[in-house]
Amino acid sequence: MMLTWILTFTTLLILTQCWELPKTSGSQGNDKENSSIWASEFAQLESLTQFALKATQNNIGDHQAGCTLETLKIRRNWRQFSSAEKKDYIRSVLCLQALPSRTPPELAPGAKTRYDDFVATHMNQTETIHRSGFFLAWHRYFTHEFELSLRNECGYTGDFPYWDWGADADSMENSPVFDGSDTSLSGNGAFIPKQKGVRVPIGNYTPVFLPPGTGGGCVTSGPFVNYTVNMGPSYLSIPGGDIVFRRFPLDHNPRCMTRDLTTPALRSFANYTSILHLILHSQDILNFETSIQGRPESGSIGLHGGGHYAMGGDPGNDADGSPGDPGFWHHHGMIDRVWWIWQSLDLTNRQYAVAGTETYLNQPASPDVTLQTTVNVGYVNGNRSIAMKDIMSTTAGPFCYAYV
Ligand SMILES: *[C@@H]1O[C@H](CO)[C@@H](O)[C@H](O)[C@H]1NC(C)=O
Ligand SMILES: *[C@@H]1O[C@H](CO)[C@@H](O)[C@H](O)[C@H]1NC(C)=O
Ligand SMILES: *[C@@H]1O[C@H](CO)[C@@H](O)[C@H](O)[C@H]1NC(C)=O
Ligand SMILES: *[C@@H]1O[C@H](CO)[C@@H](O)[C@H](O)[C@H]1NC(C)=O
Ligand SMILES: CC(=O)N[C@H]1CO[C@H](CO)[C@@H](O)[C@@H]1O
Ligand SMILES: [Cu+2]
Repeated sequence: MMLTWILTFTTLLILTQCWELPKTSGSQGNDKENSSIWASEFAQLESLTQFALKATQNNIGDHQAGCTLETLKIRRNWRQFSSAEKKDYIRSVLCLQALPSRTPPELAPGAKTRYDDFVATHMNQTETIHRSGFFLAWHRYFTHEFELSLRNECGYTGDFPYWDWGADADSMENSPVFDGSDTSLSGNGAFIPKQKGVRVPIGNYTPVFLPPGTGGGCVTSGPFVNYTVNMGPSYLSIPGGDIVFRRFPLDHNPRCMTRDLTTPALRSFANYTSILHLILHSQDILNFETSIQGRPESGSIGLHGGGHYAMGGDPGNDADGSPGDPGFWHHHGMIDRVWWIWQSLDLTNRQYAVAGTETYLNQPASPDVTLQTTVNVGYVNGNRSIAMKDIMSTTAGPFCYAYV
């Protein structure tokens, strides 16, 4: 145990020193695409990921009887999926969108499909799960439950994917997640000329304005071209700066999914430099969770906002209804991966670190979230409640996974 700790610490020190040096190699033999201006950051991120994977593997078996090296699942970059693997993931998401909802109709009349159960839960809890002490762990749990539903209800047997923002920071249109091909999650919306940009509200702070996207209409191709968005809008940023919502966002309001791919949102807030900076320069959990969502007073929407608003459209730009865009899960896979890397760099101090209260920017004022505080994901899983302490490690509680 002690030896492991010393080795880990030594490796960390060595890595820390390497990070300061410009790196020109490190991604050889790696077929991940990367923009050359971020090549060094990309390579450092790869090293950090390898370090995190080792730390996770070394930590298994010490005391996690439920999760072993044999059962550890690996979540992978969508770019590394074969076409067949991509198609099977897409098939299973479409399957959830065709199964019936389990949410009682009187609570969410618009929830028609099993997929909608996830959207309804997220809409229902928006005010507590963002910019609060729940943000990271709740979304880790929520994403895991989505993965479980794909596996148990739709026969998915592949790996869970994540979206490598940095690789797409130059072009959302060329992203393998959003290029509109039949191995993407559908692409841009039909082009609507002369659209303005959107406003991202942050409580009572100065909002962030984003430049216009390149689409705006219904998605025109790909697997989700016939997908019906059933609920919302609930808190939708639309071109021109307005926020659109309905009095009863959980009511039925069927419409197409629109997209408005906005590369500048990704380039400015979720490039390899910003990812690396967040991981290396967040000294504690409060800093980390605040920065990843964009410090309210900073004019940044962070990695989290960057990814969401780069998709654009409805429900992608809806802070409450965003799980309605299938890109949500890829995005939150990456959010979770970044948190996992950050935790792995100092497991002793970070694995079980929580900070923040139970409400969005602590409005209204609420108690601090602790490891004993419970969360639930509503009708996604029969409203089981689970303690924060059980959803902090990717190899404990209900989880058993790492990332590459
Ligand atoms: C969408 O619906 C049309 C008309 O029913 C059908 O021809 C097409 O194959 C569908 N596309 C997908 C990706 O499901
Ligand atoms: C990358 O992200 C950082 C932090 O969000 C930002 O300051 C920088 O301008 C971005 N780089 C480019 C090329 O846009
Ligand atoms: C929304 O949350 C409230 C309070 O926890 C709960 O009573 C209600 O059943 C939830 N509705 C849905 C659709 O999950
Ligand atoms: C879920 O359980 C909590 C208590 O753990 C309760 O407050 C809430 O109303 C329940 N929500 C649903 C959707 O049943
Ligand atoms: C696809 C691509 O641009 N790959 C580049 C990633 O970065 C390495 C290291 O600089 C280059 O060698 C690759 O060509
Ligand atoms: Cu969310």
